[in-house]
Amino acid sequence: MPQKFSHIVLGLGATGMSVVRYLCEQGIVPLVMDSRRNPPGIEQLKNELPQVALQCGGFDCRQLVQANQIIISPGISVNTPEVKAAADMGIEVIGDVELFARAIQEQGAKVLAITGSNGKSTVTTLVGEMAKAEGLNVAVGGNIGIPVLSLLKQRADLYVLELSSFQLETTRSLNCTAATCLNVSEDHMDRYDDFRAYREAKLSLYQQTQKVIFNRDDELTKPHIDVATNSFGLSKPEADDWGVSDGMICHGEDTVMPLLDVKLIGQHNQTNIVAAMALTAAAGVSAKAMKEVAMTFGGLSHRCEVVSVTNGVTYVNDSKATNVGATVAALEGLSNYPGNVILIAGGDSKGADFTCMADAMEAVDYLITLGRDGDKVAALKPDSITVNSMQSAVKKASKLAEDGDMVLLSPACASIDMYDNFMKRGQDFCLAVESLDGK
Ligand code: UMA
Ligand code: ADP
Repeated sequence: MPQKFSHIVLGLGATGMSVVRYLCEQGIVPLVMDSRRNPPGIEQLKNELPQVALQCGGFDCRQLVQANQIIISPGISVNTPEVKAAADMGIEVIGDVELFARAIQEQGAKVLAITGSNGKSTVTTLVGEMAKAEGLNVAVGGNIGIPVLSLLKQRADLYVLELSSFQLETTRSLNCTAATCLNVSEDHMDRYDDFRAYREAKLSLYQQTQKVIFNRDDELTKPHIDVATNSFGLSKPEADDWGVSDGMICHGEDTVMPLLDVKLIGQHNQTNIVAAMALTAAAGVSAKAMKEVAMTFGGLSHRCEVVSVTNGVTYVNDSKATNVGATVAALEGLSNYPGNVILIAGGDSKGADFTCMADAMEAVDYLITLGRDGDKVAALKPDSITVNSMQSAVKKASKLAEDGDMVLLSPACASIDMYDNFMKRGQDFCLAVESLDGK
């Protein structure tokens, strides 16, 4: 008979490690399982917490059904047969964010939470910066890359959390001061039965907040439950809502700042700014602090980032465009671009349907595709060019481009078919662009 463990942690990535550390701090020694033979945290776990047992290469059902609680990482589906079997037997299956939610109930801190298909990291960062500018003791984490449990030791007064649909599936006890779903467009269709299920996972955040901040320009973000709301959008706002009127960002009847003073570029980023303002207002941040950040924050790397102007050609790294909605946002911003636009796209489609990108493709003069599902993107444009590396894509693009043109890497796909993550893909693009110098 195997040894019985009350707590089992599934996954030994960043989340799994943070959960193991947290449980050990509470005096609980869990068992860790990972379906991979060589999960990334092996050495770290051995060195840091040698008392914790690890099973690799699969999930042992006999152990799972004897546990009191299973803490599952977001990269593992709750529908994995072994996990489902344990859940069906009444064993609690939760995520790291649920553990976090339970832990901060005693701290009395405020939480602002951000989900949505695109713009989460940008808005999460903006909200964190605005809160800092106000002088608040703030901690920022979640899907943005810092596991939420690792924030606890900061004992912040305000936690700003970016939450993915995967994390929300295993979270039910957050009590946010305000929370938003920025937008909903197709993503992660390889993990959901259909679009409705994906949207439901996102909107479950609305059941865990005192106030919902929804996007009035995106019907799909509107709550269907009875809850206090404010909205944001790019139209004239009413009452306590946020929006834009006569070129000014407004809060209800009050003007906050001219839109032209916002440093971020692109219409989608204007939406992100008003969303961040609406969220931070709910946590008591002043218009002065919001304005200060809006005027100085230039954006995160790998999101529509101009990385070089080489031989008169502007090279833009939008590697974080890992779904169709993000690439459409980038292309819509370029519909009046005076030069030619050369788009580099493709990668792991995650089961996406690319046909809804067809209209936005009007802005593209040449299409270069790469990666596992590059051919699916290529089908959107006759005469598209297929390559098998980023180096060749950039080289090809540079040959097609003339003075005043733009080369845009905005893949509409995840990177994991060719790279460890979207950052590595963006760096590879930048290296390829650098090597063009003096061509
Ligand atoms: N995996 C296995 N077997 C296992 C455990 C994991 O094959 O037993 C695989 C997963 O399928 C995935 C990879 O390992 O491909 C990493 O999974 P994980 O759950 O261990 O991931 P973490 O390292 O803990 O990182 C997670 C988030 N990753 C995912 O949701 C896939 C990170 O978001 C997040 O920053 C981190 O927790 C801290 O909260 C990344 C992400 O890609 C950036 N998120 C998706 C997105 O933004 O689209 C949702
Ligand atoms: P997320 O964390 O949701 O992936 P990011 O802020 O990292 O969001 O941006 C990811 C991609 O989405 C980038 O390509 C970016 O240009 C694009 N994007 C950012 N904000 C929006 C928005 N509000 N609507 C559509 N696309 C957006």
